[in-house]
Amino acid sequence: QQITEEVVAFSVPSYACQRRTTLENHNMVLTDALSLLAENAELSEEDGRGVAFRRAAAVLKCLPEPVRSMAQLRGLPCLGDHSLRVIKEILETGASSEVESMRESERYKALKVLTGIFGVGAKTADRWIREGIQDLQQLRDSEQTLNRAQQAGLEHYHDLNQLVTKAEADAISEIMERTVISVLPGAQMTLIGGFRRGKQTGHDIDFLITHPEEGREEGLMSKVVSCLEAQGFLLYQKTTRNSYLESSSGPGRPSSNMDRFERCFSIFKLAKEDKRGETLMEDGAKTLNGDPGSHSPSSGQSQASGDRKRASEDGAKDKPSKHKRWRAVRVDLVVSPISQFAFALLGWTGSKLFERELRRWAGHERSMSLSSHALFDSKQGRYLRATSEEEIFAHLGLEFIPPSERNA
Ligand code: DGT
Ligand code: MG
Repeated sequence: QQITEEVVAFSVPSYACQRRTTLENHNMVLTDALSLLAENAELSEEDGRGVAFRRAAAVLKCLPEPVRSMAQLRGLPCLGDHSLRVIKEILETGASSEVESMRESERYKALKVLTGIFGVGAKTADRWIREGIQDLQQLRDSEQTLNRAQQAGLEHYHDLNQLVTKAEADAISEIMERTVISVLPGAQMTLIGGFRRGKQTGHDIDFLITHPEEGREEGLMSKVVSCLEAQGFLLYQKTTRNSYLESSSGPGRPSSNMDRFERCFSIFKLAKEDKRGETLMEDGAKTLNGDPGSHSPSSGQSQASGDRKRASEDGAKDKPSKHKRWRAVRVDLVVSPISQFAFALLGWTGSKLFERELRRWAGHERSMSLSSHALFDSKQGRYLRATSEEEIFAHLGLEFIPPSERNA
């Protein structure tokens, strides 16, 4: 008796912001391969190709079960020829030769190591590679000048390339909460980024701070930073005015409010045990394997000569020490006025692709311009107010997707 297997093709809407993507991924082998191609494109500054692979990976992430045959993919959005070729080879042989040879290539490995240094982006890494620098030792032996962020990045390289755990995020949340309230009673702090989406690990911890009374948040960032510094919690910090001004945000930029939107990139010094004596991290925890350097602040770094130092002066400080009772953790802080809070919350919760797709949806499907500050409706020629994420989704004509389902 012949068994005919019925092929049920998957069906998926085209924009990631129309889909529910949990952390449960049934196609990890495929999405890991496509993510690596995306990462390599981004490291080579081919952002268009990078996005194409990210979109393809995101489509596979939201499928309800593992892909078994190419026929199931018929009609799915965002799967280009290149992605389909990679998927086909993996389904047939278990691996993609292109991905495997990329993973093993000297250039990819060098880009990974160098952009794994906090403050080093694809451009800098590429220049160093062209000058013959492939690893940390060669960087230290070179006469390269490093800015303050890169010096800190090299010094804490080992720690910053270990994934941050949820327990560590909770411990730092507690410290942050106490600090924020002590400098401004009534101020509110929210965990954002990957941890808000329910991830159990991340490459950093992101916080959004506001105050329910408009204007009270002014000057808050510098007070919070000073207070953290006074308590000895900061190994590094750089506060900038938010500079996330994409041209695509166009008229949606509330220029007068811009100045109040501040961001701080920091490196926290976290004790290895909390008050209860519980260990916050596993020694030899899994190595970070996210998107190193993809949002590195190198472009915003001060170029003042006083900030700069030769790579060789940093010695070999990143080596893990048995007796070190603390570890370095990347922490990002954002302060927003309450009038922009919902937009900031939505804009900083991620994932990066989900955010990008929301903006693309707004622009292409609704003639609106969405940023982390505001939503501008070009047809009506006005800003649309919102006090919650739900309202923003409603303005955009999208079903509300909770943070745990924004893991595109
Ligand atoms: P992680 O840290 O590897 O677990 O992953 P995420 O999702 O926390 O990513 P992260 O920390 O790079 O950024 C958090 C979210 O904030 C991300 O989903 C997109 C958004 N984001 C990152 N950088 C910027 C920025 O400069 N401006 C704005 N508006 N949003 C940003
Ligand atoms: Mg994060």
